[in-house]
Amino acid sequence: MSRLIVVSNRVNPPTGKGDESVGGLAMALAAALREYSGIWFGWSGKTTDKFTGQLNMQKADGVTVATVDLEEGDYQEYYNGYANKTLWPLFHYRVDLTAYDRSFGEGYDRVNKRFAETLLPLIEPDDVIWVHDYHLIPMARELRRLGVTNRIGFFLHIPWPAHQLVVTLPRHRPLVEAMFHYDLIGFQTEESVQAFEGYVFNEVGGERTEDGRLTAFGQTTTAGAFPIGIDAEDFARIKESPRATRVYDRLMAHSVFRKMVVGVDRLDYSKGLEERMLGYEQFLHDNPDMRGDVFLVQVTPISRDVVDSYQDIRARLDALAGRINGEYADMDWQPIRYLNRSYRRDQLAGIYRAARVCMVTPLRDGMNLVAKEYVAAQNPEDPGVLILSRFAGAAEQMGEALLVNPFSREEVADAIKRALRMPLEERIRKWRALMKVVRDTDVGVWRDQFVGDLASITVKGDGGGLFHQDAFQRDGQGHHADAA
Ligand code: ADQ
Repeated sequence: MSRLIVVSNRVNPPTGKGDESVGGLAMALAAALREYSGIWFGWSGKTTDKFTGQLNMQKADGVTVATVDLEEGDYQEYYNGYANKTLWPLFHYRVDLTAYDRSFGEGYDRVNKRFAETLLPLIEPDDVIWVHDYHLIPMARELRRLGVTNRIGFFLHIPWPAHQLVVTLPRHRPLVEAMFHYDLIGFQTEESVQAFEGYVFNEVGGERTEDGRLTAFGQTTTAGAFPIGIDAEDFARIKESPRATRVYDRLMAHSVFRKMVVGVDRLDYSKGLEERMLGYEQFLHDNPDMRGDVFLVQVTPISRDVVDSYQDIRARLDALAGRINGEYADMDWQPIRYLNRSYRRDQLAGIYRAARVCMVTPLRDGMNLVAKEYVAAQNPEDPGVLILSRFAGAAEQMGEALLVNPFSREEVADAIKRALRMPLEERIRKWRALMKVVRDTDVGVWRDQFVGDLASITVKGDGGGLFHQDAFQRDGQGHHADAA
């Protein structure tokens, strides 16, 4: 029997009560682990003076979690440094914000090594290991160095950038080489798969094997697109909850003659918040007759503000919202309500449902789960309209949204106007197509496809036999997505 070991930087399982505001990644991983019995391993979020490698094991909502504390220097170089100041901006195409300090890269490798050494005693021979996101790219290499021969898969939640951007990293080659220690590499989109292959073929002379795998650095791996989704069933449940209804009723009472446009994002430069506000300002400027009929609610809790670029963007957004309100507000109308707080998931469902239009306009995004949550929260008889950036991974699947170039104010302004004027029939037609995507590619499908593909890859030492997903140890409560 096999267990699934999930490894991610932070380990924060939801309580299961629907009241948390944890991000999409945590929700998805908790869902994966409830299905397959196993362990969720990662950083505790705490720092100590000296790294001890002491494991802390707990059981939370049916999930076994194992965490380890990091040293303050690790936190600065690995988390604040290489992960958040190097890889995050670069992979979101912000070379201008990318820090290339050598010490960050050293801290990154050190922490990945420490994670591997700490996890090692927990690994059993049949376990399948699934590593998540840009913080942990070298994790498989470190595990292999320690002699681990288990199947190891990797999923990148953010975009894989174009070849020309990757090569701005001083140590791009060892980073990509490290990826070849995985048996399966999952990306959000076909575009990312192609960008990765572009690097492998053009930068290091890698090749595609006859059976579609990739070889380079004397190793072979498999790469594919596995678009992540939301827990559509759970979302359908919480959108009917009393709390969601209460928030919806409150907002509707305040918008009797007005339509609400909503944006829900973490405060991050990749989310295109300034460009969105400028596009909305352009709409107000171009359409004086529609001004008093609409208001924008932008929900943006503060995050990662220890990094300078987050403080800058925060100040710029405050100023921008203030300027637009100052210029256009009237006695009984304020064009932008900018809310710097986080909401429970059930409250968010009510907010989404009350909004006639949702603006998801990142400059780059791996997927963007807000787009999917908004669609899932709509009233099927009177659904709202999704405006979606063509640079969000979600655009590859959600072509029925109003796709925009978020850099173009005019295009964003035109899309807002079109969305507000869209006839009911067209809204329903578009919503049905989008809802089908949200349902057909939900988080259960994502998880089962990735784990199924990883489990069925034939690896060295396997005796050539196939290893089936059904060999996974179940916890008795789980269910297959196709049986749900
Ligand atoms: P994120 O960049 O965090 O995730 P996203 O996919 O939009 O982006 O997920 C954000 C989650 O946080 C959503 O579930 C949303 O509801 C929640 N959230 C946002 N604002 C909130 C608020 N004000 N209050 C409460 N909750 C809020 C990374 C990648 C994405 C990828 C996901 C999953 O950057 O591209 O889609 O991982 O792979």
